[in-house]
Amino acid sequence: MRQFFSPRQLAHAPAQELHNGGFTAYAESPARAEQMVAALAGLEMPSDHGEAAIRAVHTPDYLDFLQTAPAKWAEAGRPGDVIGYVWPVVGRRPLTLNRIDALVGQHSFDASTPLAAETYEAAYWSTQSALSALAAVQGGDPAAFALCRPPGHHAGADYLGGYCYLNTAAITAQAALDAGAGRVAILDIDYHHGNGTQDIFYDRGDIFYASLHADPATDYPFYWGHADERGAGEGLGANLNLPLPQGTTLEGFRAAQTVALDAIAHFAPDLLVVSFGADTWEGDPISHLKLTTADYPVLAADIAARGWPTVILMEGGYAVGALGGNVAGFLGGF
Ligand code: Q9C
Ligand code: ZN
Repeated sequence: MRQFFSPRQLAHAPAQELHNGGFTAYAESPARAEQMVAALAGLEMPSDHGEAAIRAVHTPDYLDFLQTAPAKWAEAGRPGDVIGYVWPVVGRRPLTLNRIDALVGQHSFDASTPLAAETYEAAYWSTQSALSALAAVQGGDPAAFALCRPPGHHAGADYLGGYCYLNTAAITAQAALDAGAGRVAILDIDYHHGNGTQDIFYDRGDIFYASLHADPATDYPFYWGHADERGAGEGLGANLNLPLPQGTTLEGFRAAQTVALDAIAHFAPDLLVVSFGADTWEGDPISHLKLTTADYPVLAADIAARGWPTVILMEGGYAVGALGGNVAGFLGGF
């Protein structure tokens, strides 16, 4: 299967994040991508598909924020990368504010996702890798992979978070619809719920979002991913959350994935986008599921057996030494 990655995705390298009450080394490091690159043969450079597909998902204010906030931060005399410390409670009225700290609060939901001067460029090329994988599938390939980094599924239309800035899965799904697909399904098998993807399509009936993830009662991102979130309006029934208890092994994960795949089959998509995270692995440093390296080909083969044209996008996975093997295993099984 064709696989896409640009070295320009490496420039984003925040030093630290706020984690459980203290600053720690940034988990979503360039070393993750370098380790995957070393394990995958035949990676191709993405083509530049431009900004239109990004603008179809994210708001102009937010894209302006991503590109201008680092300079505003430096002008305010702040050290390091842009990071928030004050957030509006959900539902506050719209306000036009200029102070950098107010803007960060309006466009983020956590303090673990620093924004650096190099971030937009890296996130832009992450989306171009995704769009290049989509183009390969539109050209007739049964499946393609994009080594997206930074990842995307926590980013909403106008907010960053969870190491994500531009929502690669949402951008890919929307681009497919805009190119003529009638119905697109997204299967999210990262450890964490993809709150951004869910938010972006929550009231849409033409995109089905199904996610397996650690129960938000115990795990980040807490405020999304519960089983009773089923979509709204025309999207009612097109959002499926399958929260899993910490410690879940292949048996429970595979059964839940079959529930998701059956629901997607009922929806009858023209295209499947997979948000694939390897942070479900038993040794992941920030996660608590118990998949083994040998489990990834099994899960991938179950997805491939459905026969939908499929774009696979990389999301999380933080056990740097094992990442390449787990991703290669998943792609091999597919
Ligand atoms: N104390 C992705 O896998 N930090 N993002 C959690 C827990 C954020 C993960 C902190 C985890 C985000 C794409
Ligand atoms: Zn994750």
